[in-house]
Amino acid sequence: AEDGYDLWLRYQPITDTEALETYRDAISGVLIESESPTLDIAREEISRGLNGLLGGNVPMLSGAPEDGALIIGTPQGSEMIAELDLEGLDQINDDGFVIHSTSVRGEPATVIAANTDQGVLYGVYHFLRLIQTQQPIDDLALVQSPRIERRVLNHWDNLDRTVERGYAGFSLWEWHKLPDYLNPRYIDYARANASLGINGTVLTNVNADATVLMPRYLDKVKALADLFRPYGIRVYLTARFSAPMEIGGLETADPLDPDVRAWWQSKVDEIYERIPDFGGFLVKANSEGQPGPGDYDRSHAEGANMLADAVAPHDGIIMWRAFVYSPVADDRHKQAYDEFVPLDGDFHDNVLVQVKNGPIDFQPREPFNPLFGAMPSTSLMMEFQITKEYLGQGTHLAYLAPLFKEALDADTYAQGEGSTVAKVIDGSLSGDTLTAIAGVANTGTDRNWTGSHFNQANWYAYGRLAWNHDLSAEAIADEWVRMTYTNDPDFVEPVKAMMMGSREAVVDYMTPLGLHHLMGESHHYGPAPWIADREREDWTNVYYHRATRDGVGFDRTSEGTNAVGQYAPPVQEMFEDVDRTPEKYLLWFHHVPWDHEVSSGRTLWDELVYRYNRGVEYVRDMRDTWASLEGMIDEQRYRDTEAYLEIQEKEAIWWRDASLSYFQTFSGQEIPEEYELPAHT
Ligand code: GCW
Repeated sequence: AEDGYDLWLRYQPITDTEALETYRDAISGVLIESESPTLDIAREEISRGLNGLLGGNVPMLSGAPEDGALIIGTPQGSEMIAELDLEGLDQINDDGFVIHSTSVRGEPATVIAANTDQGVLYGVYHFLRLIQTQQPIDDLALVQSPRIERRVLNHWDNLDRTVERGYAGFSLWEWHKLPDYLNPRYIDYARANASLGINGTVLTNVNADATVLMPRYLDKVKALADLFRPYGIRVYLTARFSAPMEIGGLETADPLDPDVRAWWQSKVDEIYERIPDFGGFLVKANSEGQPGPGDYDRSHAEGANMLADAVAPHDGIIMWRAFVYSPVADDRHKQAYDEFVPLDGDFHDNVLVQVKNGPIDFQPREPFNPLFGAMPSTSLMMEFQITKEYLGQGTHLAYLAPLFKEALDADTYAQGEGSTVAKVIDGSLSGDTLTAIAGVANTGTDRNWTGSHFNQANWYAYGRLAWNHDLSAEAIADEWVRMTYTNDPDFVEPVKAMMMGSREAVVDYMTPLGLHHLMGESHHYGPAPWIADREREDWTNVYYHRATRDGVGFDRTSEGTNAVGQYAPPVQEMFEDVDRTPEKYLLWFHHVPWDHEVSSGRTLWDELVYRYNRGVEYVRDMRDTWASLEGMIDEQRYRDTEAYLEIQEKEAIWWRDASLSYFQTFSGQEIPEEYELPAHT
């Protein structure tokens, strides 16, 4: 049965007979001249892929090329490829590849080549993707390199196999059976990531204690690292700042203390003895109760640099998170910037500061984090959340590529117009060479990996954008639908359309017009704009919406907390001005009267009602669309999504009704007649 386990690597036989014939004619066999662990994977994958897609009988060739051979390798490993002097090979980086339709020793051939075996593997996955999505392959001249060097998943996985903010079962890592038993699923995890170009994985939660750094756990980590290595995936771990005390018996974790430094140095050496290509550490420090350098009056830079010095001799890196906030700040939006910008230039070269896309916390919509562009002498990396903590979690259909793109394409104006966030993180704005991007993984032990079939698209989209942030959300959806379901345009087009608007629908029925952080306490699932009276004001929800009889929204202009002052002047001026602030951020930056007129001509209140309803309507439309596709795909995956969409509609209504009823107690206004009334009125 189709249960989603194969993700986008299904390799089902092509059903369009004409297309099938064309591909069969074009590929007579596969020629890979040399061997290595990574090339062996390439060989296995191409044969599995082609035999699946083309219905078998794609021979592995050896010796001379024949008409229609697919020749795969590096100039170093293949004489045939070396002879060709292929265009583009000198332009690509270590992970890049070229694919050319050409002729080899007089025979028409397709060549997938790279400068490293890893690049070859990426090229193989790309070539398979072309066939999976039924693109022509007869006239190829492709030259590709990833734009960002480290393309990482962050697993918020605990050693007891629970997953923080995980909605897809338990952690994939079977710590109690490692290192002796290696679940075959680890390989499928590696294949899925390699197929997208993801080349790093942080195995443990940023909130984890120091246990994973103990020798018996490092043996387990080594087993995973050994498995992932030929797929080009490096392993990283989270480092709890207090580890020297927790497991090292020291009395302090002060980063300037010589014993502390020595402890980390020997811990790091211990890791690299087992895992010579260990990537480095991800650290959450002085955030939400985690220990950190601040406990000793040391700065984030002093903390990060201490660890950076320990991993530097091994070429390791430190990813130091900028997600910090405390109850004393007048505006949580401002805090990371306030703490980190003064440290610009203080971080050692092998440190990246890992910044969430927005200034609060993975909301359905946030303006871009003002740190981007504001630390020109520091390597900044992006942290996206693939798991949908605040966007309906396991069940709601929300395709996140539009959210990722919105953040990447945002213009910081840091160095004039066109200084996009993407250019900050890919290094092109400042000439940075250490570049990285992280996505908080949505994987788990569910058969379909991600809790819902459509959540797979978010893993896919993250990987594709990490490779090339210029891809459009729509192009990625197109690939994903074709690879995951079918190439039938009668399915592809409506499903793509449905996906493209799905995140906006969540914004509409949860937090339209710049509202944010109105989700239920701790679990962050359903609506709870009324949460007040918690031990910390920044843990309440009234803090974020500030609804009163006069209006709603958080005044972050110069009259308010002046968070707008953290953006470069053109952006600042735009957010400062209520009429120029894009409506999608209106209540993020402004406290606005209920009768304020918005661009539609409606009052703010009527617009809120309109948008909450529009969100619900969108989900209904998705249900109709999906129902119209019954029979076009396998039964199980059809039914799963059908049921989830039903849940989503119910919960969109819940969100709308709860939110409007609550805000109505401030606005005192009626729900306009054309809309449904909340159920209880
Ligand atoms: O998104 C919030 C989550 C916490 C998380 C924290 C963080 C891992 O609610 O579960 O902790 O942010 O990013 O550190």
